[in-house]
Amino acid sequence: MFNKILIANRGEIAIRVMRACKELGVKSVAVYSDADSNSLFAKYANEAYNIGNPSPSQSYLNIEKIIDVAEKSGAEAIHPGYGFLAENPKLGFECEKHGIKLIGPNGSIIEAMGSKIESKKLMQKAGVPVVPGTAKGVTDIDEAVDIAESIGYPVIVKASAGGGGIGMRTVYEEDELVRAIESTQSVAASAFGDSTIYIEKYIEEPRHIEFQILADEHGNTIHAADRECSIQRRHQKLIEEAPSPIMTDELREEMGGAAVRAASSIGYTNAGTVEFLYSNGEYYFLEMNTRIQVEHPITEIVTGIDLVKQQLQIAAGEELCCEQKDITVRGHAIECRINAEDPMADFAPNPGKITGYRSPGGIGVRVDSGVYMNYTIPPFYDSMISKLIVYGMTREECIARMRRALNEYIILGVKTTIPFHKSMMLSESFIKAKLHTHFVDEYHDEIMGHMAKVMKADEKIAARLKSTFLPSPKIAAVSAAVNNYITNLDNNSKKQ
Ligand code: MV4
Repeated sequence: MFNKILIANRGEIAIRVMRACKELGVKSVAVYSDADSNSLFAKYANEAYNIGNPSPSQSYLNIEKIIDVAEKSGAEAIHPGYGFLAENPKLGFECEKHGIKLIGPNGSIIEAMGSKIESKKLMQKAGVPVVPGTAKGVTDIDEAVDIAESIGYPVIVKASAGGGGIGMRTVYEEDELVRAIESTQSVAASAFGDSTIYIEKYIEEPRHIEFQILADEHGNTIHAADRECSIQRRHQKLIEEAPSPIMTDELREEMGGAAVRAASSIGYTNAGTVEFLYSNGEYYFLEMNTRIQVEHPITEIVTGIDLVKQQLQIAAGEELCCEQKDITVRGHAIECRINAEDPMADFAPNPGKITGYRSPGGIGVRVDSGVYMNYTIPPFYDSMISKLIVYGMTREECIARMRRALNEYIILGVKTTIPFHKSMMLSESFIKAKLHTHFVDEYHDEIMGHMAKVMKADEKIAARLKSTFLPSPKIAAVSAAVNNYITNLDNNSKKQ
């Protein structure tokens, strides 16, 4: 195992990685921008180095500075977390040059999976089902018309360098095709510096189901089951669950087998995710993510595997913890992403000072976060402040527990997505697991209806709690718990 590693990230994921380090006896090195000198992750690390300006391009995306700190501090490996440099092949190549181990697959695999055309080609070759359409760049308009015709409308025009929803347009009839191609090309050229596009069948209202992959450097590749991530808005996931409510042992074996083929056929190593679109019993490879993902904890909970620890052990040359036959799925887990956003104002970011904070606890509750009481969320980075992850023996128990945990969660001073999640946990369609990637739009009115009521109740609680957070943080923590408990009792007795 390594003696010391550098974490090239911030916030909750930096802490998540450092926690694995601590359990493995590995020293951790943090890098932090000027905006993060008061952040928890910078204090949690064994060593922390300032890398300058809050602007990501000058700090968290600055490969040269990060490699420099790794060398200065004597870190043998770099963990990139998610976002920032996590899927940047350049970091992989630079690490190789400097004799530093990147905790992830090698640079050329990251590069290949970054190209959607290239990855689709490779998956097709490995016998993984892909969406009907071309696995080649299209430039000629007449050819595009022919391709779309043969696929059958609706089709979707995608940028090869795209991902995460940027650079794609759905087309319902031939008249719209030329304009969609031109606009996708120009978006792709300016966003990615690569205007290559391709065309495939548009799958309407699919589910997003993904498989967690683990692969060591001795040729062993396994999947650690599935996650359903259909609850998203503008390509930002909001709620994830494991397993997918539609998953059966047979389907898991089949899709998981395809995911393992996807990874092993390209010599993939470390943790990764194979994303599928699922619709009407059919599933199609969508993308492969070459990083640890935000939602990895739900998989950890239902499989019992510490995925980040596995990442470190794989990178250090150790063999996988388990064989495929050892992996079982126990119970159900749900993650709600708690963002500093106003769900009533189209999820507008709402950074600022947290003036009151108490996280939930008790059986089956895990909170991964990088914030604390009186912390000021800087405006420069993404707005996720915490992940609330809950376990239950069944999906039903899991939802009830999430509702309970959300009610215990107190964050004052900034608006958060907690009311949205409370509303979702009340949604009949969510409870019935009628999930698809357009769920939040389709049930917008129902969710907003719940949210108005939820916000009203929350306002009353907040008004009562505000004063308790002022005098002493110690007293505040206790009285917040008591206040919240009493308020919930009040609400419950009113209902009966
Ligand atoms: C699709 C699709 C339907 N049909 N491709 C969105 C993110 C990008 N990486 C791929 N995406 C989609 N590709 C075909 N052929 C629908 C989506 C899509 C989506 C996929 C996963 C999760 C959320 C989504 C939300 C809207 C659209």
